[in-house]
Amino acid sequence: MVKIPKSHPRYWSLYYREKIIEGMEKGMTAKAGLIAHGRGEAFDYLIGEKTIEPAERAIRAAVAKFLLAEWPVISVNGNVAALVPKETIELAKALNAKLEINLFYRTEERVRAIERELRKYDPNIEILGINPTKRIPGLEHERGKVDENGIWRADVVLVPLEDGDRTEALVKMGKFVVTVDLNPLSRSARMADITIVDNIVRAYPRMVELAKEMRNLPREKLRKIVESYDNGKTLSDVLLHIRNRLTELAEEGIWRRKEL
Ligand code: PTJ
Repeated sequence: MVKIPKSHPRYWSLYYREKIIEGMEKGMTAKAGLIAHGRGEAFDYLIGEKTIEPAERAIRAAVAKFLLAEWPVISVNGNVAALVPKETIELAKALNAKLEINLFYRTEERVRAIERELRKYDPNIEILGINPTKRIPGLEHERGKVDENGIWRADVVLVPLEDGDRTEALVKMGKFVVTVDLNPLSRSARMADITIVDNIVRAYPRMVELAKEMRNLPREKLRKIVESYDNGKTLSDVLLHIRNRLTELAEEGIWRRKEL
């Protein structure tokens, strides 16, 4: 990994960029994952690189839904394994959810590399998706493979940084789908039941924190949080946040401004 000086004004952005490159070098992250990361970075700039209120609202509803679920599953892909391997395991434990490696560009080598990475943080954790035997209806062979004891059986699934077509196919299967996606306009963002428009490097630690806080809440209270949640409003509020932020920046002026 290239050493980035901590004093660099864009340290964290460069740090995660290096993590994605490292993920590819370890055989986990797809080449297209680098492009997906760049798209995410662009939207993060527009959002302001922080967890905004509509994202916090979506995180809370997602955690409540997971705590109520009967067979909750968290999907892991090549970008997620590069950026938040430790937090993914922490989240699965905090939500009592199963982990499934599930790839858009599936190759057995990438599955094994991701499994290796996750096991560094917990050698004994159950990892599904190694030998998937089921297929999501409507998706061709490699893209549709899912684990019989994972996504196939799940009532609630978290599919972060996901392709829109697969998100839609999961919704059609009757799954309750939660996604994390910095692009509020993406098909995934529009198709999911709960869309967390936030960088996964911020969203996952926050979800772990909230899961620990909320897991002792009465089920009735959790149900109320889910029922009162409106994903359409969340997406509109994100778009309005971006518009208002850009308007303010334009009016204030950004020429030679150090911080945004
Ligand atoms: O590892 P695989 O084979 O499963 O492939 C993973 C990728 C990401 C390549 C695949 O799922 C894909 O092509 O996804 P898309 O359609 O590019 O969608 C990924 C979405 O994630 C985009 O809308 C990005 O804006 C968003 N995104 C990228 N990085 C982040 C992000 N959202 C949140 N946090 C990020 N760090």
